[in-house]
Amino acid sequence: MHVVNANGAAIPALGLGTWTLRGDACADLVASALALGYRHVDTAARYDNEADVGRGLAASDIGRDAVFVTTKVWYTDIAAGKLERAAEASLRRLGLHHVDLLLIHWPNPTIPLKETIGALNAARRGGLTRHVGVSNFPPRLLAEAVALSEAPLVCDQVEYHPYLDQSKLVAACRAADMALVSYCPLFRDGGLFSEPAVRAAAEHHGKTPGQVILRWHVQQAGVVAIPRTTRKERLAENIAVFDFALSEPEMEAITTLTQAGRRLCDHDEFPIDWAAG
Ligand code: 1BO
Repeated sequence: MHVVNANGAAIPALGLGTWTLRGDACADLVASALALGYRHVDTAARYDNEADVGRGLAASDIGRDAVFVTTKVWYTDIAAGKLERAAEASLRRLGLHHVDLLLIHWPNPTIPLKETIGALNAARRGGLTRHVGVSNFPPRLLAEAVALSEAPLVCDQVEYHPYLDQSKLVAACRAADMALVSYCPLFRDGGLFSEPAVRAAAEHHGKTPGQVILRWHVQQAGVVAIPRTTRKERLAENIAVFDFALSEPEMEAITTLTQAGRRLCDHDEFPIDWAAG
């Protein structure tokens, strides 16, 4: 498995996203993914599936140290003290002694960032996680978080796909030796799969449109993708993206689709001002 090295963390470049997966189906998909060669599983307290992900991990015969597990603390739980307790609760649900990466899931402007980043570092010092990072942090807030963190942050996990320009954030992550982890990497309604640039590359390489888009992600320095699927047959397809390479013109043709600028995720209570940088 290809890895992205980010401030001391070796993050498998293609992971399994589990947002919206629940119950036995989730546990089963996690175990199947591991059997197929996935070594990176992403969950969050907010997804309400940590126990299911934990069952999937336990059902697999892949050793704990061979799997990179990420979870996230929701914005309601990121004050000092509360964050550590939330991380401990996540570990109990996952059935793990520690995770590999613990993220602040969403910024919360009502809690000082210094306090949140301090609590995140305390969780790391306490052995709850090997590495720390953030999610859904726009460039300016990321710069503040990087400056405040005692342990280097290893990633910013954000929505990223060819319809959404994240070039500023990709550059900021590279400058800080961090990974940008793409969630919703395939967009959502499949419309992206019909784009001529995607279809042409798929035909040329004998790959599916989904594989071309995932390849576009992992071929960018420092970018990790965590596609989610509810279908077992898609698991194998999504991970088979390391045996071909897109040419520079193919990469560029897909990158220009960002002109469409379509974002899928925001949050009502604390919408993020991405335009402010
Ligand atoms: C609001 C959830 C975003 C993806 O983790």
